[in-house]
Amino acid sequence: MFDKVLIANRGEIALRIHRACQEMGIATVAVHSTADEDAMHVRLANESVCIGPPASKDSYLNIPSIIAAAEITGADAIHPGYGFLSESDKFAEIVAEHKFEFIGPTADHIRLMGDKISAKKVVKKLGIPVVPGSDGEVTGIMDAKKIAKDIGYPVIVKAASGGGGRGMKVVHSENELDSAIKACKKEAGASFGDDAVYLEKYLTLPRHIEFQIIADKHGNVCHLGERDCSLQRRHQKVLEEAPSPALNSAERTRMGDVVSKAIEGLGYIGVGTIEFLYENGEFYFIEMNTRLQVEHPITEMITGIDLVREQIRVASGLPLSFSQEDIKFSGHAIECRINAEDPFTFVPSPGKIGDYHTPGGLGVRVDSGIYCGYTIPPYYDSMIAKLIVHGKTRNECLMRLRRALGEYVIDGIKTTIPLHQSLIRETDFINGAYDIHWLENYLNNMD
Ligand code: MV4
Repeated sequence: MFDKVLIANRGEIALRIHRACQEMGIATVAVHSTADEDAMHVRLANESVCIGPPASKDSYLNIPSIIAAAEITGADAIHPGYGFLSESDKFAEIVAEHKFEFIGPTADHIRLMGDKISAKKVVKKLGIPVVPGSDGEVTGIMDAKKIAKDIGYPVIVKAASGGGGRGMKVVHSENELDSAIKACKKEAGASFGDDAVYLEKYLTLPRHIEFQIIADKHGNVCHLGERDCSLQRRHQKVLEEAPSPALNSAERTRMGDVVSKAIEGLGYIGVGTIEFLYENGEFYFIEMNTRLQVEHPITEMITGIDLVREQIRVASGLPLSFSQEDIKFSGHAIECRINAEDPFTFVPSPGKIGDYHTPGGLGVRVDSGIYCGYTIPPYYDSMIAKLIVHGKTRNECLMRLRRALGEYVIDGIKTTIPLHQSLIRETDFINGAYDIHWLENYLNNMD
């Protein structure tokens, strides 16, 4: 096992990783920008190193500074968290070249999944159902027209190097296809330096359901069930729940087994998420994320498994501490992402926190690095806390969430707490009757 882990991230996830290390008897090194000197993870870490000025490109994305910090502190491993360098195959490669363990999959697996065309090809071969579409890159307009006609309109043009909602165009009829492909290629070339695009049938009212997997270096793979992440605005998730209200346990077991088998075939190591669109009882793979995700705590709450501890264990070469049969799904969990933003316009609201009081009690968890008197810097993502609630049933979870949101006091800045308070009182949400477009429609029709 590692003696010392460098945490190449900030905010709540840096603290989350620190806590897992602390419980495992592993010393931590925090790295931080000049804007994060007062951050909680910097205070709690055993050591800290300032790696640059506020702009992410000069600090949290500055590979030479992070490697230098690992060298001078004698860290054994580097945990990238989520965002920043977590899905950079180049970073994973450089970390390995410098003889540090990257707490994540290999650079090759990150690269494979980063290209959405190669990801789709490989998982399809391994038995995961994918959205019908072009088998690979779309090159000529004649080919594109034939494929689109075969699968039927509407279709969606996606950039191979896109993902997370960037570089996509929906096409409703053949006369729009040529210009959509051209525009998508141009945009992709400019944003990602890769203009390859592919075509898919556009699913109009799907849910976004993702499966959590973890694999060790001894060939063991487990799935930890699914999360429903359909409630999002402009590709930013707002609230997630596990299990999905749309699935029964037979469907979960069947899909979980399909996913585990594919991950085993891939030879993948570490934690990962397989994203699906789910419509009319069918699953369609869209992307795989090769990192720990923001919403991992809801999976932890329903399985009782510490995902970050297991992630560190498998990176160090230890086997998973459980098998698939040991995993018992228990109850229901919901995560509310709390952002320093106006709750209805989503305009960022950084600044100094006045009074601060977190909810507590049975089944309530708050993952956050903020505190009374802390100033939220304006340079980074606006998510400042995650409120995670667990209950024996979805209904108990909802009642507890209402109570916990009511207790939460964050003075001095605007937060998205009021949005969550209205959202969880909506009939459609209470009934679990929502798809990926529900929240945007709700927000557009509020006044
Ligand atoms: C789609 C789709 C409908 N049909 N693909 C958006 C993010 C990226 N991960 C894939 N996305 C979508 N792909 C097909 N074939 C609709 C979306 C989509 C979406 C997906 C998940 C969660 C929220 C979304 C919001 C808008 C569009």
